[in-house]
Amino acid sequence: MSAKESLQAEDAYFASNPPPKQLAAHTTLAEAFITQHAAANRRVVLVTSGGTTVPLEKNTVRFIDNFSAGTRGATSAEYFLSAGYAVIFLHRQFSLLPYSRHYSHSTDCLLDLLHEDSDGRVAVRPDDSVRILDVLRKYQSARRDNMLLLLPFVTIGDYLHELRSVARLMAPLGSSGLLYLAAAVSDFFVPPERLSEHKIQSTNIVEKLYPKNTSSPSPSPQIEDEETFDNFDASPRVPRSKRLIIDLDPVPKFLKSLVEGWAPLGMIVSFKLETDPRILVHKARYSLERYQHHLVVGNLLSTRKWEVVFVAPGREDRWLRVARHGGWGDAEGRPLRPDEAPEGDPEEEIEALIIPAVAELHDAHIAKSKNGEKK
Ligand code: PAZ
Repeated sequence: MSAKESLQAEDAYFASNPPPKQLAAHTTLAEAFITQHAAANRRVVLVTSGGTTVPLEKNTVRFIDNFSAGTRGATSAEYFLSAGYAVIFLHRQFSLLPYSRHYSHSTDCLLDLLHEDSDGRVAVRPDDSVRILDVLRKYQSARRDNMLLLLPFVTIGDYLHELRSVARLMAPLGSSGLLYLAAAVSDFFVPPERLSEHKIQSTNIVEKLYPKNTSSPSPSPQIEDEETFDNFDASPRVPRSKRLIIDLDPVPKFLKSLVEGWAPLGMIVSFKLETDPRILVHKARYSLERYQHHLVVGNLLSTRKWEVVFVAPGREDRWLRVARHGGWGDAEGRPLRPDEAPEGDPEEEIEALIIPAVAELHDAHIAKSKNGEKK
Protein backbone atom coordinates (compact mmCIF):
# COMPACT_ATOMS: atom_id res chain seq x y z
CA MET A 1 0.00 0.00 0.00
CA SER A 2 1.40 3.43 -0.93
CA ALA A 3 1.78 6.20 1.68
CA LYS A 4 -1.18 8.02 0.10
CA GLU A 5 -3.37 4.93 0.22
CA SER A 6 -2.57 4.21 3.86
CA LEU A 7 -3.36 7.82 4.74
CA GLN A 8 -6.70 7.45 2.97
CA ALA A 9 -7.42 4.18 4.80
CA GLU A 10 -6.59 5.93 8.10
CA ASP A 11 -8.88 8.89 7.35
CA ALA A 12 -11.70 6.59 6.25
CA TYR A 13 -11.32 4.48 9.41
CA PHE A 14 -11.45 7.41 11.83
CA ALA A 15 -14.26 9.13 9.91
CA SER A 16 -16.50 6.06 10.00
CA ASN A 17 -15.70 4.66 13.45
CA PRO A 18 -16.95 6.98 16.20
CA PRO A 19 -14.56 8.03 18.99
CA PRO A 20 -15.19 6.85 22.55
CA LYS A 21 -17.31 9.21 24.68
CA GLN A 22 -14.45 9.85 27.08
CA LEU A 23 -11.90 10.79 24.40
CA ALA A 24 -12.06 14.55 25.01
CA ALA A 25 -11.72 14.10 28.80
CA HIS A 26 -8.81 11.68 28.34
CA THR A 27 -7.08 14.05 25.94
CA THR A 28 -7.33 16.89 28.47
CA LEU A 29 -5.86 14.68 31.21
CA ALA A 30 -3.06 13.41 28.97
CA GLU A 31 -2.17 16.91 27.81
CA ALA A 32 -1.85 18.21 31.39
CA PHE A 33 0.16 15.12 32.39
CA ILE A 34 2.59 15.45 29.48
CA THR A 35 3.01 19.20 30.03
CA GLN A 36 3.77 18.69 33.73
CA HIS A 37 6.43 16.05 33.11
CA ALA A 38 7.96 17.72 30.08
CA ALA A 39 8.44 20.85 32.23
CA ALA A 40 10.27 18.70 34.79
CA ASN A 41 12.43 17.26 31.97
CA ARG A 42 11.15 13.81 32.77
CA ARG A 43 10.79 11.02 30.23
CA VAL A 44 7.23 9.98 29.42
CA VAL A 45 6.22 6.53 28.26
CA LEU A 46 2.87 5.49 26.82
CA VAL A 47 2.26 1.85 27.78
CA THR A 48 -0.65 0.11 26.05
CA SER A 49 -2.03 -2.97 27.73
CA GLY A 50 -4.71 -5.66 27.55
CA GLY A 51 -6.97 -6.86 24.77
CA THR A 52 -9.33 -4.92 22.52
CA THR A 53 -12.89 -6.10 21.94
CA VAL A 54 -14.58 -6.36 18.56
CA PRO A 55 -18.30 -5.60 19.06
CA LEU A 56 -20.78 -7.59 17.00
CA GLU A 57 -23.69 -5.23 17.74
CA LYS A 58 -23.97 -1.44 18.21
CA ASN A 59 -25.89 -2.01 21.43
CA THR A 60 -23.25 -4.51 22.36
CA VAL A 61 -24.22 -7.76 23.99
CA ARG A 62 -21.70 -9.91 22.16
CA PHE A 63 -18.16 -9.23 21.17
CA ILE A 64 -14.98 -11.01 20.16
CA ASP A 65 -12.13 -10.75 22.65
CA ASN A 66 -8.69 -12.20 23.24
CA PHE A 67 -6.73 -13.79 26.06
CA SER A 68 -4.72 -10.80 27.29
CA ALA A 69 -5.12 -9.96 30.98
CA GLY A 70 -2.73 -7.02 30.80
CA THR A 71 0.03 -8.66 32.83
CA ARG A 72 2.80 -7.52 30.50
CA GLY A 73 1.55 -3.94 30.38
CA ALA A 74 0.83 -3.54 34.11
CA THR A 75 4.14 -5.13 35.13
CA SER A 76 6.08 -3.08 32.58
CA ALA A 77 4.45 0.12 33.84
CA GLU A 78 5.75 -0.57 37.36
CA TYR A 79 9.32 -1.08 36.10
CA PHE A 80 9.11 2.09 34.00
CA LEU A 81 8.00 4.00 37.10
CA SER A 82 10.95 2.54 39.03
CA ALA A 83 13.22 3.71 36.21
CA GLY A 84 11.95 7.29 36.62
CA TYR A 85 9.52 7.45 33.69
CA ALA A 86 6.13 9.11 33.96
CA VAL A 87 3.66 6.54 32.64
CA ILE A 88 0.47 6.96 30.62
CA PHE A 89 -1.21 3.60 31.02
CA LEU A 90 -3.69 3.07 28.17
CA HIS A 91 -5.36 -0.14 29.23
CA ARG A 92 -8.36 -2.33 28.64
CA GLN A 93 -11.00 -1.47 31.22
CA PHE A 94 -10.92 -3.91 34.18
CA SER A 95 -7.65 -5.51 33.09
CA LEU A 96 -4.68 -5.64 35.47
CA LEU A 97 -3.34 -2.33 36.79
CA PRO A 98 0.13 -1.47 38.07
CA TYR A 99 0.47 -2.28 41.80
CA SER A 100 -3.08 -3.48 42.38
CA ARG A 101 -2.29 -6.42 40.05
CA HIS A 102 -0.41 -8.03 42.96
CA TYR A 103 -3.71 -8.43 44.79
CA SER A 104 -6.17 -9.18 42.02
CA HIS A 105 -9.21 -11.33 42.56
CA SER A 106 -7.61 -14.45 41.14
CA THR A 107 -4.19 -14.30 42.76
CA ASP A 108 -3.71 -13.17 46.34
CA CYS A 109 -7.19 -11.81 46.96
CA LEU A 110 -6.72 -8.78 49.23
CA LEU A 111 -9.36 -10.00 51.69
CA ASP A 112 -7.30 -13.14 52.33
CA LEU A 113 -4.42 -10.97 53.52
CA LEU A 114 -6.49 -9.14 56.14
CA HIS A 115 -7.70 -10.11 59.59
CA GLU A 116 -9.52 -8.52 62.50
CA ASP A 117 -7.19 -7.58 65.34
CA SER A 118 -7.97 -7.81 69.06
CA ASP A 119 -9.44 -4.25 69.01
CA GLY A 120 -11.88 -5.18 66.23
CA ARG A 121 -9.89 -3.24 63.64
CA VAL A 122 -8.97 -4.52 60.20
CA ALA A 123 -5.25 -5.22 59.88
CA VAL A 124 -2.87 -6.91 57.47
CA ARG A 125 -1.73 -10.35 58.56
CA PRO A 126 1.81 -9.90 59.93
CA ASP A 127 3.31 -12.45 57.49
CA ASP A 128 2.05 -10.48 54.50
CA SER A 129 2.71 -6.95 55.68
CA VAL A 130 6.29 -6.64 54.40
CA ARG A 131 5.44 -7.39 50.78
CA ILE A 132 2.25 -5.30 50.90
CA LEU A 133 4.19 -2.40 52.37
CA ASP A 134 6.69 -2.52 49.52
CA VAL A 135 3.91 -2.35 46.89
CA LEU A 136 1.95 0.22 48.90
CA ARG A 137 4.93 2.59 49.14
CA LYS A 138 5.58 2.43 45.41
CA TYR A 139 1.90 2.93 44.62
CA GLN A 140 1.56 5.89 46.97
CA SER A 141 4.72 7.50 45.67
CA ALA A 142 3.46 7.19 42.06
CA ARG A 143 0.13 8.75 43.07
CA ARG A 144 1.66 11.51 45.19
CA ASP A 145 3.98 12.61 42.39
CA ASN A 146 1.31 12.18 39.70
CA MET A 147 3.57 9.77 37.83
CA LEU A 148 0.86 7.43 36.58
CA LEU A 149 -2.10 8.33 34.40
CA LEU A 150 -4.69 5.59 33.88
CA LEU A 151 -6.74 5.76 30.67
CA PRO A 152 -9.16 2.87 30.01
CA PHE A 153 -10.53 1.67 26.66
CA VAL A 154 -12.77 -1.23 25.65
CA THR A 155 -13.13 -1.71 21.90
CA ILE A 156 -10.63 -1.77 19.08
CA GLY A 157 -12.15 1.52 17.85
CA ASP A 158 -11.75 3.18 21.27
CA TYR A 159 -8.15 1.98 21.43
CA LEU A 160 -7.17 3.40 18.05
CA HIS A 161 -8.79 6.79 18.71
CA GLU A 162 -7.09 7.01 22.12
CA LEU A 163 -3.73 5.87 20.74
CA ARG A 164 -3.81 8.48 17.98
CA SER A 165 -4.73 11.30 20.37
CA VAL A 166 -2.14 10.46 23.02
CA ALA A 167 0.60 9.79 20.45
CA ARG A 168 -0.03 13.19 18.83
CA LEU A 169 0.16 14.87 22.24
CA MET A 170 3.50 13.15 22.81
CA ALA A 171 4.95 14.37 19.49
CA PRO A 172 6.36 17.62 21.01
CA LEU A 173 8.41 15.52 23.46
CA GLY A 174 10.54 14.50 20.49
CA SER A 175 12.95 11.66 21.12
CA SER A 176 12.33 11.58 24.89
CA GLY A 177 8.82 10.20 24.30
CA LEU A 178 8.57 6.42 24.35
CA LEU A 179 5.65 4.40 23.00
CA TYR A 180 5.56 0.84 24.30
CA LEU A 181 2.74 -1.01 22.59
CA ALA A 182 2.05 -4.19 24.56
CA ALA A 183 -1.74 -4.31 24.06
CA ALA A 184 -3.11 -7.31 22.18
CA VAL A 185 -4.85 -5.46 19.38
CA SER A 186 -7.38 -7.18 17.17
CA ASP A 187 -6.42 -7.47 13.51
CA PHE A 188 -10.08 -7.69 12.46
CA PHE A 189 -13.28 -5.78 13.12
CA VAL A 190 -16.88 -5.39 11.93
CA PRO A 191 -17.25 -2.01 10.18
CA PRO A 192 -20.12 0.15 11.47
CA GLU A 193 -22.21 -0.21 8.30
CA ARG A 194 -22.38 -4.00 8.88
CA LEU A 195 -23.02 -3.84 12.61
CA SER A 196 -26.45 -4.90 13.77
CA GLU A 197 -28.15 -2.09 15.73
CA HIS A 198 -29.62 -4.48 18.32
CA LYS A 199 -28.77 -7.84 19.78
CA ILE A 200 -28.47 -10.40 16.99
CA GLN A 201 -31.46 -12.72 17.15
CA SER A 202 -31.43 -16.47 16.72
CA THR A 203 -35.03 -16.38 15.46
CA ASN A 204 -36.97 -14.24 12.99
CA ILE A 205 -39.04 -12.62 15.75
CA VAL A 206 -38.34 -9.08 14.55
CA GLU A 207 -39.51 -9.82 10.99
CA LYS A 208 -42.64 -11.50 12.36
CA LEU A 209 -43.52 -8.61 14.66
CA TYR A 210 -42.56 -5.84 12.30
CA PRO A 211 -43.09 -7.14 8.78
CA LYS A 212 -41.25 -5.21 6.09
CA ASN A 213 -39.49 -3.07 8.69
CA THR A 214 -42.68 -1.32 9.82
CA SER A 215 -42.38 0.65 13.05
CA SER A 216 -45.59 -0.60 14.70
CA PRO A 217 -46.10 -4.26 15.47
CA SER A 218 -48.23 -6.43 13.23
CA PRO A 219 -51.81 -6.53 14.65
CA SER A 220 -51.83 -10.32 14.85
CA PRO A 221 -48.31 -11.58 15.01
CA GLN A 222 -48.00 -15.32 14.51
CA ILE A 223 -45.52 -15.85 17.29
CA GLU A 224 -45.98 -19.58 17.02
CA ASP A 225 -44.51 -19.24 13.51
CA GLU A 226 -41.32 -17.91 15.00
CA GLU A 227 -38.57 -19.95 13.47
CA THR A 228 -36.16 -21.27 15.98
CA PHE A 229 -33.27 -23.59 15.68
CA ASP A 230 -31.47 -25.73 18.13
CA ASN A 231 -28.40 -23.80 19.16
CA PHE A 232 -26.71 -27.01 20.23
CA ASP A 233 -27.17 -28.64 16.88
CA ALA A 234 -24.13 -27.74 14.83
CA SER A 235 -24.70 -30.54 12.33
CA PRO A 236 -25.03 -29.76 8.61
CA ARG A 237 -28.79 -30.14 9.07
CA VAL A 238 -28.82 -26.59 10.41
CA PRO A 239 -29.37 -24.57 7.26
CA ARG A 240 -26.78 -21.97 6.39
CA SER A 241 -29.40 -19.22 6.71
CA LYS A 242 -29.71 -20.04 10.43
CA ARG A 243 -26.02 -19.87 11.20
CA LEU A 244 -24.34 -16.78 12.49
CA ILE A 245 -21.67 -15.99 9.94
CA ILE A 246 -19.38 -13.19 11.02
CA ASP A 247 -17.71 -11.23 8.27
CA LEU A 248 -14.73 -9.25 9.53
CA ASP A 249 -12.63 -6.63 7.77
CA PRO A 250 -8.93 -6.16 8.46
CA VAL A 251 -8.08 -3.30 10.83
CA PRO A 252 -5.90 -0.79 8.94
CA LYS A 253 -2.25 -1.03 10.01
CA PHE A 254 -1.66 2.03 12.17
CA LEU A 255 1.95 1.49 13.07
CA LYS A 256 2.92 3.27 9.87
CA SER A 257 0.86 6.34 10.82
CA LEU A 258 2.37 6.27 14.29
CA VAL A 259 5.92 6.19 12.97
CA GLU A 260 5.45 8.65 10.15
CA GLY A 261 2.80 11.02 11.40
CA TRP A 262 1.57 10.83 14.97
CA ALA A 263 4.82 10.67 16.95
CA PRO A 264 7.61 10.74 14.37
CA LEU A 265 10.54 11.46 16.72
CA GLY A 266 9.60 9.30 19.67
CA MET A 267 10.97 5.81 20.18
CA ILE A 268 8.40 3.20 19.17
CA VAL A 269 8.46 -0.31 20.60
CA SER A 270 5.90 -2.83 19.35
CA PHE A 271 5.26 -6.38 20.49
CA LYS A 272 4.78 -9.37 18.24
CA LEU A 273 2.88 -12.35 19.59
CA GLU A 274 2.97 -15.74 17.88
CA THR A 275 2.25 -19.32 18.84
CA ASP A 276 4.54 -20.98 16.29
CA PRO A 277 8.21 -20.60 17.34
CA ARG A 278 9.38 -21.17 13.77
CA ILE A 279 7.99 -17.86 12.51
CA LEU A 280 8.39 -15.53 15.50
CA VAL A 281 11.71 -13.87 14.64
CA HIS A 282 10.87 -13.73 10.96
CA LYS A 283 7.56 -11.95 11.66
CA ALA A 284 9.23 -9.54 14.10
CA ARG A 285 11.91 -8.64 11.56
CA TYR A 286 9.27 -8.22 8.84
CA SER A 287 7.29 -5.83 11.03
CA LEU A 288 10.40 -3.79 11.76
CA GLU A 289 11.28 -3.51 8.10
CA ARG A 290 7.74 -2.67 7.11
CA TYR A 291 7.12 0.06 9.67
CA GLN A 292 10.67 1.29 10.19
CA HIS A 293 10.32 1.74 13.93
CA HIS A 294 12.86 1.06 16.62
CA LEU A 295 12.25 -2.24 18.35
CA VAL A 296 10.01 -5.28 18.10
CA VAL A 297 9.77 -7.45 21.18
CA GLY A 298 8.81 -10.95 20.04
CA ASN A 299 7.11 -13.41 22.38
CA LEU A 300 5.28 -16.72 22.22
CA LEU A 301 1.95 -17.23 23.93
CA SER A 302 3.10 -20.23 25.94
CA THR A 303 6.49 -18.89 27.04
CA ARG A 304 5.96 -15.13 27.18
CA LYS A 305 6.74 -14.89 30.89
CA TRP A 306 10.03 -16.79 30.43
CA GLU A 307 11.64 -15.40 27.32
CA VAL A 308 11.32 -12.64 24.73
CA VAL A 309 13.45 -11.66 21.77
CA PHE A 310 14.54 -8.09 20.93
CA VAL A 311 14.66 -7.43 17.21
CA ALA A 312 16.09 -3.99 16.43
CA PRO A 313 17.54 -2.40 13.29
CA GLY A 314 21.26 -2.96 12.83
CA ARG A 315 21.50 -5.22 15.91
CA GLU A 316 21.76 -8.95 16.45
CA ASP A 317 18.58 -10.55 17.75
CA ARG A 318 18.81 -10.66 21.52
CA TRP A 319 16.99 -13.18 23.71
CA LEU A 320 16.16 -12.15 27.25
CA ARG A 321 15.43 -15.02 29.61
CA VAL A 322 14.55 -15.27 33.27
CA ALA A 323 16.44 -17.75 35.43
CA ARG A 324 15.14 -21.31 35.21
CA HIS A 325 15.85 -24.30 37.41
CA GLY A 326 18.29 -26.52 35.52
CA GLY A 327 19.23 -23.66 33.16
CA TRP A 328 18.14 -23.37 29.53
CA GLY A 329 20.03 -26.39 28.14
CA ASP A 330 19.92 -26.63 24.37
CA ALA A 331 17.13 -24.05 24.23
CA GLU A 332 19.79 -21.34 24.61
CA GLY A 333 19.76 -19.34 21.38
CA ARG A 334 16.42 -20.63 20.10
CA PRO A 335 12.82 -20.11 21.27
CA LEU A 336 11.33 -22.74 23.54
CA ARG A 337 8.85 -25.00 21.83
CA PRO A 338 5.33 -24.78 23.33
CA ASP A 339 5.78 -28.29 24.79
CA GLU A 340 8.91 -27.08 26.61
CA ALA A 341 7.02 -24.25 28.37
CA PRO A 342 7.85 -24.52 32.07
CA GLU A 343 4.97 -25.07 34.50
CA GLY A 344 3.65 -22.08 36.43
CA ASP A 345 5.14 -18.62 36.57
CA PRO A 346 8.84 -17.80 36.90
CA GLU A 347 10.10 -16.41 40.21
CA GLU A 348 11.60 -13.39 38.48
CA GLU A 349 9.46 -11.11 36.31
CA ILE A 350 10.82 -10.88 32.78
CA GLU A 351 9.85 -7.20 32.69
CA ALA A 352 12.70 -6.66 35.19
CA LEU A 353 14.97 -7.50 32.24
CA ILE A 354 12.90 -5.95 29.45
CA ILE A 355 12.51 -2.42 30.86
CA PRO A 356 16.20 -1.69 31.59
CA ALA A 357 17.07 -3.02 28.12
CA VAL A 358 14.39 -0.81 26.50
CA ALA A 359 15.54 2.21 28.56
CA GLU A 360 19.10 1.62 27.35
CA LEU A 361 17.93 1.63 23.73
CA HIS A 362 15.91 4.76 24.52
CA ASP A 363 19.11 6.45 25.82
CA ALA A 364 20.79 5.59 22.53
CA HIS A 365 17.78 6.88 20.58
CA ILE A 366 17.89 10.23 22.43
CA ALA A 367 21.66 10.53 22.01
CA LYS A 368 21.36 9.82 18.29
CA SER A 369 18.70 12.45 17.82
CA LYS A 370 20.76 15.01 19.82
CA ASN A 371 23.64 14.34 17.42
CA GLY A 372 21.27 15.17 14.60
CA GLU A 373 21.34 11.65 13.18
CA LYS A 374 18.34 10.28 11.36
CA LYS A 375 16.19 7.92 13.41
O1 PAZ B 1 -1.48 -9.36 28.68
P1 PAZ B 1 -0.57 -10.55 28.77
O2 PAZ B 1 0.58 -10.29 29.68
O3 PAZ B 1 -1.31 -11.80 29.09
O4 PAZ B 1 0.03 -10.78 27.30
C1 PAZ B 1 0.98 -9.88 26.78
C2 PAZ B 1 1.00 -9.92 25.25
C3 PAZ B 1 1.35 -11.33 24.79
C4 PAZ B 1 -0.35 -9.52 24.71
C5 PAZ B 1 2.09 -8.91 24.77
O5 PAZ B 1 3.32 -9.29 25.24
C6 PAZ B 1 2.10 -8.83 23.24
O6 PAZ B 1 2.75 -9.58 22.57
N1 PAZ B 1 1.37 -7.85 22.67
C7 PAZ B 1 1.24 -7.70 21.24
C8 PAZ B 1 0.28 -8.72 20.68
C9 PAZ B 1 0.14 -8.62 19.18
O7 PAZ B 1 -0.74 -7.85 18.79
O8 PAZ B 1 0.90 -9.26 18.44
